[in-house]
Amino acid sequence: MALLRRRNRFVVFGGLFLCFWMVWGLLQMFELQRDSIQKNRAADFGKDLRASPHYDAHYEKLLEEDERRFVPGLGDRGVSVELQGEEAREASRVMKKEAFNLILSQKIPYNRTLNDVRHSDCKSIEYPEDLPTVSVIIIFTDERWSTLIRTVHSVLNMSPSRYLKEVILVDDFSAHDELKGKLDYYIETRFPKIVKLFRLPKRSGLIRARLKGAEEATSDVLLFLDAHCEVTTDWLRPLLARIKEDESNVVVPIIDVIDDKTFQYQNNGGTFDFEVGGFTWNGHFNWIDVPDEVAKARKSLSEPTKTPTMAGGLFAISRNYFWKVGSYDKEMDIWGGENLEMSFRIWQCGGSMETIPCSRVGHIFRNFHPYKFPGEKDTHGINTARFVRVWWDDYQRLFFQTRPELAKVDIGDISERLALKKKLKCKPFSWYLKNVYKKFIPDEDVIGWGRVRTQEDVCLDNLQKDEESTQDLGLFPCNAELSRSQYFSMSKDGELRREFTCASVKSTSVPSVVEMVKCNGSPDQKWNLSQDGLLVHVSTDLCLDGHREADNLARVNHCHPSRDSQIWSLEHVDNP
Ligand code: LR7
Ligand code: MN
Repeated sequence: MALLRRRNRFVVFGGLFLCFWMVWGLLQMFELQRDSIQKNRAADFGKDLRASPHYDAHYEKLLEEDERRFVPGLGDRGVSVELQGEEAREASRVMKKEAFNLILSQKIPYNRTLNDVRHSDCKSIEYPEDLPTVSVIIIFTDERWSTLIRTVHSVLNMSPSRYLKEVILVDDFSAHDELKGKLDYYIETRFPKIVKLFRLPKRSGLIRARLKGAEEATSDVLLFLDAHCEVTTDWLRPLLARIKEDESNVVVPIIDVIDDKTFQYQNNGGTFDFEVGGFTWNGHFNWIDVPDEVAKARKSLSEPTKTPTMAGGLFAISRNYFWKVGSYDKEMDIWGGENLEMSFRIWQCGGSMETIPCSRVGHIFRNFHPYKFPGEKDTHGINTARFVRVWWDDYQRLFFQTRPELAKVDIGDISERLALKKKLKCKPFSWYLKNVYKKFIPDEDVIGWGRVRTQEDVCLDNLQKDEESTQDLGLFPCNAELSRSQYFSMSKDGELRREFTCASVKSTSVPSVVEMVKCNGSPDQKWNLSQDGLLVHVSTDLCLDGHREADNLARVNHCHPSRDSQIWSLEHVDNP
């Protein structure tokens, strides 16, 4: 009994000792890491600012007012915060103007913590000590103080000082008062040396703002961020390591959503699967699944994964390579298109673009732009037309077919960009479509394309529905010209489809609506166009019927070759 007790005591003490020792060890490690990271914090932090030659009571008072709003610990670990009562009502009013929850943002401390959201495999990857240095470039126009400053704090807090040489802020001619003297003062007193602020003398747009940042940068790598981001554990090294391996790797972190209303850091619902960047034929960026063959070849979801395009706001690129490969098209104005331009250029001119899943950065996605567009021009459309004309060769037809208005607009001179393409001996777009992104080409290698018309002059029509989710296939009187909503293709695999979605029949009851679902090659997405014009759904043997009812939906029905509503013709038929 006594022996047992003594042994117990020994085990308890021994265990306790072991525990203490391990905890101490961990703390030491943590401290070390903290130490190397926190050196970035301004030397003046914690010191009496009044002794500083920069001290200014007016600005200190404003800064104190900001800090008085903070609720310590609020939003820590990226949890969702719901405001209550009158404050919640005010917040939703303000949100209509700011496009995010400014009231909540002002209550969340600049240094809030976030969870380590990486795939566990990331934690055992070893990176070289000797990584390139980096200039983080944050551009802004009329962004809000709290989100901008939180972005800066986050970068400084989470980046090892041996790699982070400078944070470059470029103000694209903001009008907000809080971004004027107060911002200069804050930087001067809190982050002297490491944070540098440049101001553009007139509104120049995000493309030229980034160019300014790149010109001022002095490090090996340029890393661009939007002004409403927060970075997470060890975000920097995976990006730098990949550029060190090959300077023509342009790398993008996983971009997580920081909820615009609750500031929750949404780590993709806890799944580690991620999407990469694609594009639509009408010139927009979109998210697409990693192609099957790429996904299958991956050993872990932590591996760098090639991406056909990037969203544009968050990426790292060797400074040398940035200039070598043509920086940006400086004629692009304000917002939009530069991300796809750079993506095609990088790939076609010999570089590559990857998503680096071990690097994760949060971004506040806003539903509208809280800043002005001078002249209210469609800068996205014009910028897109510029790069389409430069990089898409013959495929620009697919863009202009559905954006005819942009074929007539003055998009400025593109000769410099064409000369660049020649100088760098860039590959044609057909190469990109074969080797980088095997995207469906609606009018190439298909049975037919264009308007799909019945004998009653009714056409298949997507009724301008959002195609991100499953929708019923529609019908409408055929338009005089081919428009985007009536553009369908019949692929050689028997798909009756649009760019991403395929006609499919789920139910065998008759008549049954036809759904447009993401193309997946399954048997319920196969159709056969018979000699006499019947569109037969192969797995059910039912026929597509264009008889228009009040709901404007297409249906399948028993086949009646004598019904005009079941006899279809394709506008363009490719001869085999
Ligand atoms: O005239 C301007 N001058 C600027 O300095 C217009 C904008 N800006 C600044 C702005 O303050 C912000 O910091 O540029 C940055 C980007 O503007 P946002 O945040 O309004 O753009 P966005 O997040 O809606 O749009 C995405 O696409 C843009 C296309 O031009 C840019 O490439 C953005 O950087 C890009 N953002 C991202 O990729 C984040 C992930 C979003 C997705 C998908
Ligand atoms: Mn943004």
